[in-house]
Amino acid sequence: MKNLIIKLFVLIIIILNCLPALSSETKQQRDERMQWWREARFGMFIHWGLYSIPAGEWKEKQIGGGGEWIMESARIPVAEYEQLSGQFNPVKFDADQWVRIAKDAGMKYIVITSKHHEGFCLWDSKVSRYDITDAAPFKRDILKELSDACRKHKIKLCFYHSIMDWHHPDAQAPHYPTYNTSQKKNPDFSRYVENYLKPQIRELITNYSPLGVLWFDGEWIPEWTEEYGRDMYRFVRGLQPDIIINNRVGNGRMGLEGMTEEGSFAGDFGTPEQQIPPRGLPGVDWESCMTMNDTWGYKSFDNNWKSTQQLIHNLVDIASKGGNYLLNVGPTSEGLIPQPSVEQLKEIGKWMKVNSESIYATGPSVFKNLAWGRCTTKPGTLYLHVFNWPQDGKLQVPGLKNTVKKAYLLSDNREKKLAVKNLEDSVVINVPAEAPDKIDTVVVLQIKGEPQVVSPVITQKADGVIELLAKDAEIVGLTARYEFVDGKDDIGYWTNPADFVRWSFKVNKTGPFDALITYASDKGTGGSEYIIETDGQQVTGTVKETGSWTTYETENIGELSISKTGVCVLDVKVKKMPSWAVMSLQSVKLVPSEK
Ligand code: FHN
Repeated sequence: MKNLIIKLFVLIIIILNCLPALSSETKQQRDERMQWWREARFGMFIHWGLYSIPAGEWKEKQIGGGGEWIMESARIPVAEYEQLSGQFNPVKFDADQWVRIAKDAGMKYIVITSKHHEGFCLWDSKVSRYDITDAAPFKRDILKELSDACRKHKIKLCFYHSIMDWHHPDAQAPHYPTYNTSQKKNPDFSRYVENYLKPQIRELITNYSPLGVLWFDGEWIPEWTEEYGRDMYRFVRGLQPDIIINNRVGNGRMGLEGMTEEGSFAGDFGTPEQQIPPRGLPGVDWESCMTMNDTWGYKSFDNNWKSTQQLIHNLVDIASKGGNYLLNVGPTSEGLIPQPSVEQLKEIGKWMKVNSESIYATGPSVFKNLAWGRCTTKPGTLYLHVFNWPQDGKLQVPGLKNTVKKAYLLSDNREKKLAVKNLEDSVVINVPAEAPDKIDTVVVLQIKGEPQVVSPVITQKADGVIELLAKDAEIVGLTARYEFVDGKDDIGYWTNPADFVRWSFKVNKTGPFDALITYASDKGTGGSEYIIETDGQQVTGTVKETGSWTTYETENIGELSISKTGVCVLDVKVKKMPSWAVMSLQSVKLVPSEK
């Protein structure tokens, strides 16, 4: 009887724990839960673990790939890799300084690797001795210090936690890592989940709560089933109902997908990695996680740093598509964020000090493509991010129909109004001759009513030519996107052969046309075969290398006939992509054929 009462009591506790996540959440509840994250727009990712000690080198050899993958990439057996924990003594670690670096850059949250794939834990885990206090000389709870600093500076603390674990004996499945065969004695993944992974998650949530996000990863291993994913989602929300969980809680969910239905096991937001979805992910919350160089974990010899301009443009590009930017730093084994990262973050911070209003809590752009930059929005306000300053001092906002109440530079006194003219199919703003900020000057437009934008209609010229430019194209797919920066004015990043480009235009003079295509193709990327189709006909072409991504060449690839007047559609599609990219497509021109 006593036993039965205890069992019943345990069951009630379990059910109560699961209730918040099981009962379906209303849209309003979900919006409330997601609000801080949607407004934040910018966070810091921190990859830190034992891998910062070898820093990309093993037995005097530089190892390729991410620094945090060195255990796998250099085929280091568990027993040998483990020894690194005895050397992990990051005496220069200063949680307060890290948090200040993030805060001064304008970041609102920090996601740190509580445990990466290597299995080493940055806190004193009660279910592991492979952690900072039991296995390393450092003996300080890194997560606790970060949690205190985050609370002090009002930054949300979030944890990245790897499901895949290269160290735990019960997680040593036969398919990885191949060099650790001797360790694979009766691995039992469900025992790993119940007795190790879940207790660790419980520790992280109860000891350091409230957490902002639990960011899972390493979910692609075949043992991690959909059922585990659903169960973990419920478990985590049961422990902290308002927590946010990324999509990688679900098996193989890494990448673009996010939660579209309430309570889905695919988590609360999508996580495109090292990429910005060209059109955002409409209807889904998402966050692009990206590195500043080419590694997540510290590598002493990776100096391929992105420019400040690139990082600011990424932040703005992501915000203009409705996403968040999670920008990574990989601290050294001494506990320092690498100096180039610190410098870059300082520069971003300077820009944010002036312009953060155009980033935080903004909505996506209302324009399809803007030749000079990007747009973010708030009710009644458009923030025009000008990456390429107009040489004639006139900023054209194509297709905007609203009356502009006021226009000014965000970096200026708000009463210093800019002159604005409403033309029939655009708004023109008079701006200073020189760009106040060469990277991105923000022009604020206060408009009357909801934004009304009409897509400019492409019309045939008087001489019969139809000019289809990259900036006017509709790009359908996952990777291809319009780029107008650093000498580029084209549809680039076209690495997915299923992506295609479409133009709609008005024809008033029918007949045969020569199809002229202008594109660039870097060394080693030639050979893609493409089709141009319109009005039920096709011509095909093969991309020739032009030498660089900004060396454009024009080719006449054949004749196409248009038989009807009115709106017509032309598509450029890929037939074959032998290298990693299709081409950078600048334009297609239909020129009436001479007979
Ligand atoms: O394998 C990891 C990688 O090391 C890094 O942590 C990234 C960050 O999103 N995630 C995994 C690959 O998707």
